[in-house]
Amino acid sequence: MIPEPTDNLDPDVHTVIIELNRYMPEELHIKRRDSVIWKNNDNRLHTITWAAADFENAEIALNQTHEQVFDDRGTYYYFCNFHDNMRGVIYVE
Ligand SMILES: [Cu+2]
Repeated sequence: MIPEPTDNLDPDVHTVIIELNRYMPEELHIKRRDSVIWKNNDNRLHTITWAAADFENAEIALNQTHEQVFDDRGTYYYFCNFHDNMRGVIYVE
């Protein structure tokens, strides 16, 4: 397959740490085809629950991770099912 000129041929992996009931960072700007790995440093369950995107939701326990690849541009809001104040957003450019 011939890549489009706009394709990201060198995707990056970004990390969001979950600690003290927060996603850090809460906002992340990435490029298409980049991926994000969430790692839970809290000794309690958190979730990655997508507000609108058709991605798989995940529960993450202490020291566990969850990865998502972003193929399409857009703004992707997510939150934690268990903690109202936990909200994050991924901007894919
Ligand atoms: Cu949580």
